[in-house]
Amino acid sequence: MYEFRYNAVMKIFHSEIHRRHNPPFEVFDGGRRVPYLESPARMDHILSALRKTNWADIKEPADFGLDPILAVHDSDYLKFLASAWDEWQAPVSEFDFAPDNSALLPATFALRRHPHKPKSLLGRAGYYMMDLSAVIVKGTYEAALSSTNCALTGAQAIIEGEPVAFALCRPPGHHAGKDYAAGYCFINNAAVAANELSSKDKVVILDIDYHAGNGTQDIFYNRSDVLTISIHADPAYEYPYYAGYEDEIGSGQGKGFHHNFPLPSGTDDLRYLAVLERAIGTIKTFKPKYLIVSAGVDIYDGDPFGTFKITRQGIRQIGTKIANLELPTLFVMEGGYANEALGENVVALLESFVR
Ligand code: OKP
Ligand code: ZN
Repeated sequence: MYEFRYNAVMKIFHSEIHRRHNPPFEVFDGGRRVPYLESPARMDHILSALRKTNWADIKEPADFGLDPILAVHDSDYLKFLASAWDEWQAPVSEFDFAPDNSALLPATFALRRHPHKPKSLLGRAGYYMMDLSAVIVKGTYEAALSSTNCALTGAQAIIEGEPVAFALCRPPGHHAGKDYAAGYCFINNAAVAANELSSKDKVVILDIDYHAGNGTQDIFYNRSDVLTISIHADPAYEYPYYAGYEDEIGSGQGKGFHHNFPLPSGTDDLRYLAVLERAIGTIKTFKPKYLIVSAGVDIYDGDPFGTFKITRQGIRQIGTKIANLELPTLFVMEGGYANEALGENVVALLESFVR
């Protein structure tokens, strides 16, 4: 009988290329320009906490090329990500203003999908972006590719028999859909990894980031081979506002294979862990071969975005409950912005997986 066993070390995949994505600002509600919260410093805090443990085996990702990404994302959208920056720099007459071209951020968005996909850069930018927090700069595309390679290398590791792996992805991915960027996300790292794993066997994505995983929800909405679950702040009051409601359960073949658990502001450890227990019941019923955790720690009490009251001990208990599933598990980094606490929070989440 095959016995499931955790190791004394954990494979962690990280690339310094994330640094090339460093937008000078984002725009908050009301139009205020603020420093980009999803900053390279986030990774530094996580790495320094991991390096203080005796179990972090940190490695460079392999390069999987574009094919696994194109199996999830629209090719015109990827072409847009690849060339947007150069087009934004080109001194063409399309821009009838003296642009602050330090960051590509359109101010007009496609309100729901219309049939016309314009050829102009700003037309495409507004078509492919959902909000003012997926800011494109020179290194965004390269960084997004390397982030996805971290997730794919992690998926490869668990296919090869690792009980757990951690993809230290930046930029994050769970808000990115097949053909749109949103909320700091450009390529949906967890979705691309899940799609690869799904060629082997059934997969669950459990998204514990504070924000609803709208991109992941959209990508797998019609599929029954990848069960998607998201526990998050109720979109009735929180970003991303338009997805993450309880009655969104999948459609067609995928009906019954998506679950949202929207929670009120002020959610504490006790309430969260009770809901997680229900999500875990759903996972057990599905009997997956692989588990991917979209790991955002912006559920933490001290997070500048969050309204939840999850303590570090609560985060540790979340990790323990997930570890008790004894499934080959790939953690994919999503959000978490309380930089001073971020590293220790990630360590708390992962700790139960090393024994
Ligand atoms: C990304 B992740 C609303 C601004 C919303 C986007 C937040 C993206 C969070 N005041 N900005 O899920 O951590
Ligand atoms: Zn988040």
